[in-house]
Amino acid sequence: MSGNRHSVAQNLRICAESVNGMPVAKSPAMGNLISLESLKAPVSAEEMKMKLDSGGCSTSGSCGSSEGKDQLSDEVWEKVKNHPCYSEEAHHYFARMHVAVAPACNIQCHYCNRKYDCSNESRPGVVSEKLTPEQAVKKVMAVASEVPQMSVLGIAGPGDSCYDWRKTKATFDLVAAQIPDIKLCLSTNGLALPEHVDEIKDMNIDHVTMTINMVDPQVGTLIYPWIFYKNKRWTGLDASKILHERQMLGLEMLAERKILVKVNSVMIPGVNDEHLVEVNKVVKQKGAFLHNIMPLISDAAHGTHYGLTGQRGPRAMELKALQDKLSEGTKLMRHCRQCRADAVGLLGEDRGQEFTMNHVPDDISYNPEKRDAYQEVVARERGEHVATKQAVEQQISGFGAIESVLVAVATKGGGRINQHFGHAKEFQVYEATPKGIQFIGHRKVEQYCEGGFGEDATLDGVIAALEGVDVVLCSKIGDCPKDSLKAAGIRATDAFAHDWIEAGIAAWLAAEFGHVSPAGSEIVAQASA
Ligand code: CLF
Ligand code: SF4
Repeated sequence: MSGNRHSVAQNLRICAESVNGMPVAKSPAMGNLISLESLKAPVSAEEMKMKLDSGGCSTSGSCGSSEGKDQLSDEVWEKVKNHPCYSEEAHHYFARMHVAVAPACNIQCHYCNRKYDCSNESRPGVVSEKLTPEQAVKKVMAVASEVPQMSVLGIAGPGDSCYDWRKTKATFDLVAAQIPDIKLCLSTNGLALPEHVDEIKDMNIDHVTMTINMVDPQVGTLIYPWIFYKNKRWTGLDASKILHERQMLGLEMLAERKILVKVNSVMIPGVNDEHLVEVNKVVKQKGAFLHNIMPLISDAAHGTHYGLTGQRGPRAMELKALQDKLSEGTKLMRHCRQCRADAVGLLGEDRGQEFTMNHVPDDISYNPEKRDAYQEVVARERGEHVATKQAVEQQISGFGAIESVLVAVATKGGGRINQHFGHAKEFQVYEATPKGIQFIGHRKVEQYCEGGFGEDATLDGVIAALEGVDVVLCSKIGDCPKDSLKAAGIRATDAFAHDWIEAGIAAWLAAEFGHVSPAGSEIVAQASA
């Protein structure tokens, strides 16, 4: 593939950014767009309010409505609408932070090395700064004062939050007393969960993630070498049976109490990949709200059993094939970023290093101004985004000739096509079919353009990561990467820069397939203008 593109002598490229020949489409919203990106930068609350007052959404009638609201009860919607992991739509706008207060764990997973964080809810190979509950609450106040998108505090290790319960509970109690509107969220392997379900309910924790990799203990023996339960170490089938029973009990208890449960499953090719179809069915029966299939990350350098024995993780298209198979079962989460146990920011962005304890003043207090102003702006933007998506949905239903098109989008968040191709560290992937445009996942890449230059080798990696993708939409792309993508059979355009993602995709489809839409179609009109 690379032979088609550049000679070795040419492999350091200037990232010249040219607008391609296609017409630039503007969404109806562009005229008075409030940039959420601008609000994410470190600005004062006054500046935010000025921005808010100087613009607004053009579809105020639909403000407050949102995709998903219609399919969920009001009670559930209230719980998920600002949670970036439980609502795909919310993940464009809201951020989570994790505090690494719970280092102890009561099981061993073959994909985990205790030197690193719990890889059930964070990627292996990185280690978090471990905090006491008192340090953690200071850090939460610092982040909540500075990061306006912050809506959820999660405890995801670095060990197991329920096994290390004393620290988990102390942290949540301290935070709830200081910042009551932050949602509390925890992640667990489930073994110690049943002992704490009543306290979880009393503490107003609405979201619990449990990692369930099997519902057949025989499969479990390939994943868990041992567990520690009732002061005893259990191995083999006994260990997996106990873990399975405790997980099912915990799931039922949470569902009975209307606590939303997200099940995470690590997809391990040849071990539990096919079995996850059964897992999906069983957790649905028992009341799970979401199922998140996470690809195994396996590398000998991480020193895990799987890493050292050469167990591979799934390829992006294998993950997609499994997710597609599960589309009738428990609702799937497809936007997980396998974040760190001390992650801070929007999913996919990592601001953790800005908030290590040496950056947090001792006498910190919480200032809600930025979060309040941001939430007001988001309410407006969201209404407009939802209205656009609904319009696009109607448009797409007329595109009968299109079976399935995979579109990779470079975005910095806010639901818009707003990132340069060369600056992307991940692409969000959407699938367009006559049924609509659906977010189906993301592809992590190494940033191609650093300091104005791009390496061919890096571009090769980006192209490989975009396997199966038909077109890339971004806010800018140079001719060199565009030509290289084209040689690999992937189109790329910056013609829909700053449009809503779904509107840009629909406009590209209309332009590409020469579709004649019903009269009055704004999207098709934009594309052919
Ligand atoms: Fe954290 Fe997990 Fe809560 Fe989210 S993460 S404890 S539910 S607030 Fe989210 Fe990160 Fe994926 Fe987890 S993207 S790894 S699913
Ligand atoms: Fe590691 Fe998490 Fe498994 Fe414990 S539950 S062994 S910390 S991956």
